[in-house]
Amino acid sequence: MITPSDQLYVRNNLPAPDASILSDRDAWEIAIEGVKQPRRLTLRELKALGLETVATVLQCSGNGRGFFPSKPSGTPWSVGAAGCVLWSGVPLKTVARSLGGVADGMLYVTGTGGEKLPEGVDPKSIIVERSVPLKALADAMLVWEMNGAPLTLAHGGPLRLIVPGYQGVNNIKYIKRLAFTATETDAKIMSHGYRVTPPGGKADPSQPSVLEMGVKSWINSPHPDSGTLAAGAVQIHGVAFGGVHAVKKVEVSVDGGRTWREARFFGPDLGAFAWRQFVIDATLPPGSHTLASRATDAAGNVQPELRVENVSGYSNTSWDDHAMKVNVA
Ligand SMILES: Nc1nc2c(c(=O)[nH]1)N[C@H]1C(S)=C(S)[C@@H](COP(=O)(O)O)O[C@H]1N2
Ligand SMILES: [Mo]
Repeated sequence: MITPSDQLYVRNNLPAPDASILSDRDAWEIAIEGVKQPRRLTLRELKALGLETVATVLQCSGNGRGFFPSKPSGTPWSVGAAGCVLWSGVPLKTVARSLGGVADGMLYVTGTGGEKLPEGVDPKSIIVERSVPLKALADAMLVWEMNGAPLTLAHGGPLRLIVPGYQGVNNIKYIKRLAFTATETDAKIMSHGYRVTPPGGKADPSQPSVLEMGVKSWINSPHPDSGTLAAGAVQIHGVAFGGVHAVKKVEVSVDGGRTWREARFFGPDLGAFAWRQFVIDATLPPGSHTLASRATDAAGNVQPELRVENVSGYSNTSWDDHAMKVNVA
């Protein structure tokens, strides 16, 4: 249900800051801009403003990249670049309210990572700075705890932005600046990075950005890596999530997607942004069987059969790519 911190994938676009930033966590400062009373706040001050916990799926947009036949550059993840995590901190809207509210005309929430940038390069070309639409303010959090423990450096301690339902890159680690802005940042990671670029094309700001996650599921067991299965009864289980919408339903196929049966959810429901575990019982006769799962979210979006081809291998939610052939004897 919850991914232990030491098993959650780690993804860095730049070398992480020095571990010394954790030596006095409460002294960490974040600049809040684009509010009526902009100022710097320490983590100590944030802790006095509010406290909530949210469970979210943190997933790199490159999760599922390994299924692209075009072999995009980047880690060829199958399903490992995702986890479901409990985050504790203060809602961003509480922070904004305490500073007089969002300034007029602001349309984005822009977060900046606290990495030290090397000298001699244009900061805009490497800085980890991302903008999400202002509507994300409804659920966004500034968090200092993960799964009940202080946030580790690897996962963005001492302070991280969490944008529930949005792809991994928007969840800025070691955040040092949070600005409500009228336009998207012109940092390269926003303007040209993380764009869904058609095959053969070059990234440009007109292409869709990697923002909200799409509805997705996969089967965790049985798995072909565990070898040949014994014929008979089996519990087929996995995880499903809806991105910004709760997941509502999962169907499972044991014949490669020709016929489907509805699975049932089990385990706790930790809210719209968490994944749900699903299970279905099946009887598998000897032979080879292709197992697939297909989720539907509360808005009626159905996990698609096919991936959307793109240069960098982002946002793969294809149920067909995630289907697995198991051998039964
Ligand atoms: N400051 C900062 N934040 C960042 C990144 C980064 O390189 N620097 N990487 C992003 C990407 S691409 C992903 S997928 C997630 C990974 O979070 P994790 O390392 O805690 O799993 O963090 C995001 N936030
Ligand atoms: Mo990512």
